[in-house]
Amino acid sequence: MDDEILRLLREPSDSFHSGEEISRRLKVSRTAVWKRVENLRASGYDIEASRRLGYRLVRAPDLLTPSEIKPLLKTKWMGKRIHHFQTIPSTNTEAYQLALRGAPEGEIVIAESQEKGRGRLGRHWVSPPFLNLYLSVILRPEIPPSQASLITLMAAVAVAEAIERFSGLHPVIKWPNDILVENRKVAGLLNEIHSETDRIHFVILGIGVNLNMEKELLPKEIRGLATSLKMETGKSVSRKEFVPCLLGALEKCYTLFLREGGKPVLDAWREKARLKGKPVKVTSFGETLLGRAVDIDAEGRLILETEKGERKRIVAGDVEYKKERQ
Ligand code: BTX
Repeated sequence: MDDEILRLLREPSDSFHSGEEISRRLKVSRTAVWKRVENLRASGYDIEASRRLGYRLVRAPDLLTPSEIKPLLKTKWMGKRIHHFQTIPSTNTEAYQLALRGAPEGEIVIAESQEKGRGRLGRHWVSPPFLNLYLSVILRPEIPPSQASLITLMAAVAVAEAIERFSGLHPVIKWPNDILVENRKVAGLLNEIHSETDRIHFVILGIGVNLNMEKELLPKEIRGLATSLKMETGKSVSRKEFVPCLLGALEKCYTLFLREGGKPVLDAWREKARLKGKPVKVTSFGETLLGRAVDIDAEGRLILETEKGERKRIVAGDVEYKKERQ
């Protein structure tokens, strides 16, 4: 009913709605309306109450609930169903379970905080409450599993585009899926796939973006490695406005990928990664390689020229950019 009261208070926004009108339209008692208004206030909604005029929504909090996001959403199909949690172990785990139970493409899971936010290779993703975005999208692309990494590259492009459009910053993608601003990680992607040999059942696109994270909240060991939109621009950002911007970019990039294949994704990724010729250290399956990044191939693998002049294709791993030797 929170959703219904909020929808009603927003039509048109700024005007009063009498308790009687609300109780009639929602088919509940006036006491029930009053209780719900009190609950909404407790969640941060500023609702003015006047004996004569009724209730008026003065200001809504920056929450990532469906009632806050849906009025701002301009996508055709992505994010039309939002599963929202105050806190959850991991949005990816929840989305995976939903997808196993048959949830359709485009459903999303959002949490205000994660207790066990996950990075790649079992690493931890720092996920404090009410500051950032922790989002997982269910996708069901009809592509062979060999192309799954292109979905990761596509998502990295979409996240970088959304950050750029929203903040004016110019993020750079680091292979395979870190989004950096001034060389510090502002967003990360964790894509998990459920497939058989020839067919993908679903992909869970997990996206963490540091929006209003403060430096002091970052654990010491990643303080020099991580950043947020607020840390870079000096201004707080509206989380609920960022979500529609990101989902819009994702829907556009994913649709283009399904329609035109990998080329536009790879071209956009290359432009945002500026990878060619960079001296790198690559750690992959316990092996460390030094060399120069040459490019990515049609399947999103990193092509590396080692110091001995050998060409290697890296399927998975971590890249560190090295300083040019003088
Ligand atoms: P990754 O393995 O590339 O990066 C994880 C590493 O990044 C950590 O080991 C740490 O050094 C650093 N790190 C941890 N937290 C943060 C942070 N908040 N900001 C910047 N750096 C950090 C990247 O994995 C994939 C992250 C995906 C997170 C999303 S959130 C929604 C979804 N649910 C979930 O559990 N994970 C994904």
